[in-house]
Amino acid sequence: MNTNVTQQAIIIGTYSQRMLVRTIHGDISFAKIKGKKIQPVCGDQVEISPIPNESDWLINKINPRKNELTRNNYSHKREVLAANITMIAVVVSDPPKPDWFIVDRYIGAAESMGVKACIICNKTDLNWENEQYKKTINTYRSIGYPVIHCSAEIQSNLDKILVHLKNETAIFVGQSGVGKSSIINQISRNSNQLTQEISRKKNEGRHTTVNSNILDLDNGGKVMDSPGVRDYSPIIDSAYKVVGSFVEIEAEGLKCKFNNCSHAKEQNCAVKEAVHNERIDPRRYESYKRLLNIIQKNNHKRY
Ligand SMILES: Nc1nc2c(ncn2[C@@H]2O[C@H](COP(=O)(O)OP(=O)(O)O)[C@@H](O)[C@H]2O)c(=O)[nH]1
Ligand SMILES: [Mg+2]
Ligand SMILES: [Zn+2]
Repeated sequence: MNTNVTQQAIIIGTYSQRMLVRTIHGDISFAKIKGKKIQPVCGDQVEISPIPNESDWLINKINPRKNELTRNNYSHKREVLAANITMIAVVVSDPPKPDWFIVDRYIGAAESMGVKACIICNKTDLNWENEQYKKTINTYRSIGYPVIHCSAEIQSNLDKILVHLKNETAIFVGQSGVGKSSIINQISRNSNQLTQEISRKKNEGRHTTVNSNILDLDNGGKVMDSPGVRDYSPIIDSAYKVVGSFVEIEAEGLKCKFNNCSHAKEQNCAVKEAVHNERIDPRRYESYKRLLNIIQKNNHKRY
């Protein structure tokens, strides 16, 4: 690599102290922030420059992000998990028992970021999908989200996942234990040298804890794992965005009497009518109201 000049690169791994970057020429190396008040995350496009007498590079700045996936961390601070993604893949299974509100929130985050969303039902080898689950999953399908059933354990249907990931930069999200890492391990196992290069580099940095990384797939797709945390809570900070997070509610809401209808307490609400007729899934509507409540409470606290 030309080590004399500033280069454009993408963050492909973050560790406690350093970051793994890949330049636009495909070279992979470690880089650090060093006193700079910037916090790059996986997917960030950055500008790096060489540090004299060191193999690590210095990250000078983060280019403007197309989007950010955020959540509130344990101390209720906004934390960015990834940037510049094009798809959120929500993984569910049983065990752990699915929490569909979390699924709705992730799908909602995808909508508010303007990126694609799909649902991956893992662990089909356990035959976990009873009628109730099937009904819930069909609701997502009918709203327009692709649903893929697979098993990382017996390597079933993983090629279908790859089809959806083609040329996307996808982050795998979902409750801890659903099999995100297992699926990613399987689908990236035979991937190109770049992935192997990354694992080699990662071993060099074995004294640092890996926080997240992006793996390249042979079909031009990129996948990012995400840590399993219990209280996944993508930030949707306004009531307006809550409506936009539920596409079927947003569409039906166009027919409401008041154009600022919150579809909660108002009379003559087309959404409530549609829920009554079950054209909108009542469970999704409950998720909508629950999220609306949370956002209104948060906003109340803030101002
Ligand atoms: N039966 C079964 N177990 C799986 C499958 N995929 C993952 N697991 C198991 O589920 C557990 C959690 O998997 P992991 O990939 O760590 O989940 P993550 O927390 O979402 O990354 C591990 O014990 C895996 O072996 C699957 O398709 N079938
Ligand atoms: Mg994992
Ligand atoms: Zn309404």
